[in-house]
Amino acid sequence: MPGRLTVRTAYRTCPLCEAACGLALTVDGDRVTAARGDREHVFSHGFVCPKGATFGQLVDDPDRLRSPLVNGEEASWEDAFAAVRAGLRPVLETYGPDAVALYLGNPNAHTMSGGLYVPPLIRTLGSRNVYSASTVDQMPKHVSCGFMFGNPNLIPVPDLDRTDFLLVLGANPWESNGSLATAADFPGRLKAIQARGGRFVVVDPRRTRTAEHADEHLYIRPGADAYLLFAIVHVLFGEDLLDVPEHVAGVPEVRDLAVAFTPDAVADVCGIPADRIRRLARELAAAPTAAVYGRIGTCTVEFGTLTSWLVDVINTLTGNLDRPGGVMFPLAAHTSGRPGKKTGWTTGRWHSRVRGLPEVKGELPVATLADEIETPGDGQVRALITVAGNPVLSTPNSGRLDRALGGLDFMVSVDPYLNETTRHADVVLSPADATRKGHYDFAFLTLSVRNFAAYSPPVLPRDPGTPDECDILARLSLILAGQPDGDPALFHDHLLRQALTRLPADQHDKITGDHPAERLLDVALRTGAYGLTLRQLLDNPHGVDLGPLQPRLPDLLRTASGKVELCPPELAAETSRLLAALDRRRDDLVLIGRRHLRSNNSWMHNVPALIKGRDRCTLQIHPDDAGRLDLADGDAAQVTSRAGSLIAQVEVTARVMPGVVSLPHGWGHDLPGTRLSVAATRPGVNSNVLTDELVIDPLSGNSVLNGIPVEIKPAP
Ligand SMILES: Nc1nc2c(c(=O)[nH]1)N[C@H]1C(S)=C(S)[C@@H](COP(=O)(O)OP(=O)(O)OC[C@H]3O[C@@H](n4cnc5c(=O)[nH]c(N)nc54)[C@H](O)[C@@H]3O)O[C@H]1N2
Ligand SMILES: Nc1nc2c(c(=O)[nH]1)N[C@H]1C(S)=C(S)[C@@H](COP(=O)(O)OP(=O)(O)OC[C@H]3O[C@@H](n4cnc5c(=O)[nH]c(N)nc54)[C@H](O)[C@@H]3O)O[C@H]1N2
Ligand code: SF4
Ligand SMILES: [Mo]
Repeated sequence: MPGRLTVRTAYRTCPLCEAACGLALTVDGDRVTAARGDREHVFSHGFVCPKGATFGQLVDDPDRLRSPLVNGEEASWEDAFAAVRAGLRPVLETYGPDAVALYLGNPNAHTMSGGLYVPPLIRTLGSRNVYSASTVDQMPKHVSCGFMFGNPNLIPVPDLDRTDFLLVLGANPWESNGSLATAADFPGRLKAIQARGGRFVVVDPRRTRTAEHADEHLYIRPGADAYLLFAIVHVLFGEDLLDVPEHVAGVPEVRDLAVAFTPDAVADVCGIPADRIRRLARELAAAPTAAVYGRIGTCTVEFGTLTSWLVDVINTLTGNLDRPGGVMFPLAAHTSGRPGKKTGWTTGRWHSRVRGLPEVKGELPVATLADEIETPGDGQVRALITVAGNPVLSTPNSGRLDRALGGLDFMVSVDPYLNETTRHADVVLSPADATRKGHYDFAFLTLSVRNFAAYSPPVLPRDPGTPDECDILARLSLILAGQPDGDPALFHDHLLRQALTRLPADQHDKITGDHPAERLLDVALRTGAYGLTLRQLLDNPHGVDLGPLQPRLPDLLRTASGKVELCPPELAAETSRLLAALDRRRDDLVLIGRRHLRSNNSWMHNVPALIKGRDRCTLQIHPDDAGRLDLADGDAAQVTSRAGSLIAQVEVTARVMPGVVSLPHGWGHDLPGTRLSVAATRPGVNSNVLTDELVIDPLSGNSVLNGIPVEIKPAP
């Protein structure tokens, strides 16, 4: 009975969302036949969601590419890399590095290659045209934290397990499982707040599942959170509800800025009564501990950076910054935690060629990628590398970007699917599946609501003839560096030697690991705050608990003053713009997005278990608006914005507030030339045909994906 003897359990961190749950995988021979929550996991304690449970089906998906493609045909790895060389080198040699753009998608935050091999890829390319999913996501939070704390990666997270009062704006963790706050079983942690006598309040234009479970749900007009938060700040000052900690500069300046934002002045724009705003301020101040937590709905809006900043202004003014139960700074095992230079932080080290948009964290806004491809002249983008991204479905005015990609001289994608974006690629380099690569969460362990560390080695042996994603990125880097025939092993060694400069020489021969990524991780752990080793993580397959978050101020601040800068000049200037916009005419109908537990952005609709059931890509509309527009449930509606137009199926529901319609993103799987046979049976429509690439949050360059003015009528 050889088959039965090979059945075993392997433990592995789920790479599908930020929650970082531990999975217990049933492995039968070379297949994962089941995925359950790992009950002994130190952080997730057995929690799993429907996406994590499909881990094996995702790996087995017949449409997942098992070999590279050159011009749509399966090819050998050598031929594929030769084609990349033939496509990229002439562009680089004729036009220079800026002619080659790089787009980095979300799963780079979920792979070790993304953490370890993408930064050197960016450096080797040396192009100003680096883009990522960050500018359709969380860039505003990086910018506000960069200005306040001196480092855009110092993002405080709500101390969910100890807080007494949580105010959630623009997040739906019941379905998303959280973001910029790694918290396996986020719903369970919210229920625990209530169980210990605390409360949580949700501010959202839609009655989400999170809102349903909340102690209170306040509907807000899309894009109005900055007004609401400023009015709360106004009340905190006006009623002397402050509890400002040490090491904070700029408090009087913030008071002056808040003067104009009285609850009465903003109540209409927000759609929230002035009295309720006042009470919210008092509740935040009176709670023994409180945390304000904002996510997508506070970032992907016109005043995204301002809103993200105000979240932490309130956390600071109420004494909740850096204290248990408030918002705190995690300390990950691969980071040293030692104080760095107090140099401050800035944006705009260069600007985009066509629209003059400032660089932020080494990137330009993806909302301007199409401009850079389409507009002739010096520095025009002629070639594109995408790694783990599907911008044709995930970025604004994607109809335009889709057309622009068709005009490139050359495109190469590192991606396991032939999808709406990669169908434009001359070469698709398909990485090994998740069973054949190790996993450590470089990104999300720095955002975890409790400090812990976990490493999962590959579940199945690598295929020696197939490069894994680290090798693929190493080979790409070598091609970009003009050494197309270079051995990737030399590149791996080069990275290791660089990393080892941080470790005392007498420890160099202690480094272990079967793979270059493992050795780099071992170095990072050994130089890290807890002095852990790879061996220790391998010996603890359910993770190592490193305890609740600890106060870390003022040591970790990197501002020039060494203080929390509560009133950065950039945000003070932005406040004038917010005030001026108070009198702006409000649009009758605006579009917002929506996430569903069984989706993951654009790329998991090819898993049958995740798309079964009724259609999810519907246009939700309030009964009052539906009546006015002569639309009934199930009707087809024509939705038109400045950027584009589409026909969506109507779902009449009082879950959205009047004047607001909601359509999820990541759908629209009916484009020709893809290989997504399951997704194509329930294609849905691409909401980003409607979002406008010309409207951005100016400080971060982040796209505005919520609050899009639309016109709606029955489809002809
Ligand atoms: N309207 C609207 N648009 C949005 C949003 C919204 O709320 N509303 N949300 C935005 C957000 S938050 C995000 S993060 C972006 C996401 O934007 P993107 O990152 O551009 O899109 P994804 O759908 O995440 O596509 C991920 C791609 O990575 C591939 N992939 C999966 N696993 C791997 C892997 O291990 N290695 C490699 N190399 N590739 C892999 C998939 O096949 C897919 O092509 O979308 C944004 N777009
Ligand atoms: N199931 C599932 N989980 C996911 C993903 C997924 O696609 N599906 N994507 C992952 C990714 S990449 C990310 S970044 C996270 C995102 O995690 P979340 O931010 O929790 O995700 P959303 O569900 O988009 O929540 C945004 C909420 O903001 C509301 N909103 C829209 N506009 C406004 C506004 O102006 N003000 C306020 N207050 N609210 C507004 C929306 O109605 C929505 O409920 O989720 C991650 N997890
Ligand atoms: S919540 Fe996220 S990490 Fe946990 S099982 Fe689901 S997809 Fe995976
Ligand atoms: Mo995201």
